[in-house]
Amino acid sequence: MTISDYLLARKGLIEQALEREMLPAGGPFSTHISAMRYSLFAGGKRLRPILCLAAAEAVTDDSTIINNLLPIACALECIHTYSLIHDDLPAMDDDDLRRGKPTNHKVYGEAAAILAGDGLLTFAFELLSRPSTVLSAENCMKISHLVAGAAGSLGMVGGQSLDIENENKEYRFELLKTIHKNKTGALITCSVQVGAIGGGANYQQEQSLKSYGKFIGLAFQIVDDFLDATSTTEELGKTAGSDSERGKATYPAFFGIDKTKHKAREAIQAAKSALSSFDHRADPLRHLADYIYLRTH
Ligand code: GRG
Repeated sequence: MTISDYLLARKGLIEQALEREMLPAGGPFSTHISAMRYSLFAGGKRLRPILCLAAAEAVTDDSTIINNLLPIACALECIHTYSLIHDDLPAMDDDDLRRGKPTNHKVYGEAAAILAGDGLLTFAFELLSRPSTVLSAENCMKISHLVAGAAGSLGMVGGQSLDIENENKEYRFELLKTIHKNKTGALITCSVQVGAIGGGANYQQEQSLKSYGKFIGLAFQIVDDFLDATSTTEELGKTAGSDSERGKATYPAFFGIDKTKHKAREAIQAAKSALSSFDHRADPLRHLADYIYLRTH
């Protein structure tokens, strides 16, 4: 199976699960649910849930376990989608386009967009805390705890806060690394780690997969900076060049385009090295690392 076939198949599985799990629009909360569904089904790459399932696959080939992890995978996508809705708000990045469509607040208004984000974040924890037939209560708690940490003030929210606080300021590379590691890296790393736990990884496997997650999280953000600087709005499905317009420090701003590409390649290589003790079952993760480097949007 090629990586494109794998991504397509996994995306299909996740879309079906999201459709199954997410509330149907209708009833007294119809507008709110429609706003959540609008962004959730706007055509994301589903990278975080795919990483979660691929990490589980690296340690087990039991398809029942993989299928039972779908609510966790969906929860990661709900949190990611909430972060994009809030990131696009006028008070934050003030963007009109996301996933090739008008942003949530452009369609539903600011108040409804804030609530759609709140609803998705809360729904994620409803999914994560659902009693499971394959996960022990201890692993369920561990996964919820890790996701809360990665999404919260010492993770994605903290990274976003630092990012906004430092717009239009000159800052050191160390701060850029902290922003990237938290704003984008934390949820990506966590997606891999919780997939590993859900798949039944032992301590050593979990640590290696976590390390893989850290390097692809870094590579993902470097490539994102690169694409923002070199692609068109049509190619990205979101406003291109917005980083420099908003006075954000990025890898290309620090290093130029060529060195930025080199740094992304280095991170991909390090991610693959972290998988050296895994057999062919980690091949999807290896291909995903390449995909993150080669992606165009
Ligand atoms: C509002 C708490 C809060 C956090 C926002 C994720 C984020 C933090 C901001 C998004 C800004 C941004 C463009 C970050 C770069 C990396 C990133 C998360 C890109 C979007 O993720 P993809 O490419 O998106 O996986 P799709 O649409 O494919 O799901």
